[in-house]
Amino acid sequence: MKLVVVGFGQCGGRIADEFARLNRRARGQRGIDIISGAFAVNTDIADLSGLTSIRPDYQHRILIGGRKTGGHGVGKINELGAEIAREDGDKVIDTVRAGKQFAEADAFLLIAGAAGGTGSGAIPVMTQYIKERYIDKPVYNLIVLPFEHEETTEERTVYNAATCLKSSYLVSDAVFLVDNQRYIMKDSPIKTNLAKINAMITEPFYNLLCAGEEKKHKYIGSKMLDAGDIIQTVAGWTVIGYGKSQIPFTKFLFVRTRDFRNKATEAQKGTQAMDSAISGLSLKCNPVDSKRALYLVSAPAKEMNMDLIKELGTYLKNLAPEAIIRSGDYPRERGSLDVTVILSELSDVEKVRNYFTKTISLISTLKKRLEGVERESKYRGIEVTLKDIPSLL
Ligand SMILES: Nc1nc2c(ncn2[C@@H]2O[C@H](COP(=O)(O)OP(=O)(O)OP(=O)(O)O)[C@@H](O)[C@H]2O)c(=O)[nH]1
Ligand SMILES: [Mg+2]
Repeated sequence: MKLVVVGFGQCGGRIADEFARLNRRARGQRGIDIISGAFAVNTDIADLSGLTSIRPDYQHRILIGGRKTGGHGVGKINELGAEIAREDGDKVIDTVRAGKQFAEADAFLLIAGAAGGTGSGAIPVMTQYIKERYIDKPVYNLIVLPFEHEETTEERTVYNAATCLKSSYLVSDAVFLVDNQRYIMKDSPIKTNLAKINAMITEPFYNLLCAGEEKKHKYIGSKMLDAGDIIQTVAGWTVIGYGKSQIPFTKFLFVRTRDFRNKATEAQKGTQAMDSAISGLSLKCNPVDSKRALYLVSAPAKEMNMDLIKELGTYLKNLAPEAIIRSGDYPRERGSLDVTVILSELSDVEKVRNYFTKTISLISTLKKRLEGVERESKYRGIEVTLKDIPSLL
């Protein structure tokens, strides 16, 4: 699958930059392209200058709102980010469309941090514009949720997150949710090393995007997972994860036997990789809430067989019994056994729901203060709370 990647604001721009690096790796290691254009859009000149892999010309690093902000960002006011996107949206679309490989793209991936101003405000507006113009390509959002400490220190954090998430959910084909806080816990010595976190955020997309682009016979699985499978799976609230098996390879070097012990270890390797993919999902959620899912197994061809794929299918079905599950295998020459998992069309995501309820109570507190009016509040699922979140559209 090939994506046109557009990052908004500092967070979005840096992650788009990371996707540009991922494409360079795919070219170098595998001779294929997975990104058909990487762009960064910002109100801040300095942030655009700090990128390294997105081409440094104005056709790839796009400054918007220059007149309004003087090139210095919108200072966390996401309504201003949305307004600027409405004004300069055509310029962004024309620039992206002029990219050489634009026609080859299967889908758009727009990226932003939910808690900032530029990215948070621009992503839903630009998603809506692109959807109106390109009905044949899905438009996905990848939205980064803030670190916990930002919620306590920055007043706008929760409000920005709630309005960005609601608006993006309404217009995009799917919202990939990524929780910054998860990556601190995952690899504690790095603390808040954003470059490292960004690499961890993009890593699960590598095999997933490469699998369907392979041309060489030996890398094409018995069940190839291509753009069609991904498009059929990805909808609404979505999370992604990636895990490796820790069981050493040497055990498997010469095993083409029918020994039941080898087979058992193979399955164990698979479930271990899937377990680590699920526990490393980009946002904590309950797999039971997922209505669509997919998994991709990447491993040396001799490590893989249909039994393993089937067994992993059963394993995931137990975790997500209501989900329609798609799957694929991706034979590699060397390396470990890796599993990529997507859980999609989630009916509930606690963290998102909490942003909505907190914002609703914030708004109602403000209202009460203004009007002295008592308002009852009782909220349950995301859908119930969604309607009360102000929209940026
Ligand atoms: N994972 C990750 N998160 C980031 C990065 N940069 C910023 N963030 C997060 O993004 C949020 C802030 O958004 P920014 O992208 O800095 O804001 P912006 O869109 O540039 O908007 P303004 O600066 O207000 O104009 C915070 O929650 C940060 O933790 C990054 O490189 N990686
Ligand atoms: Mg900024």
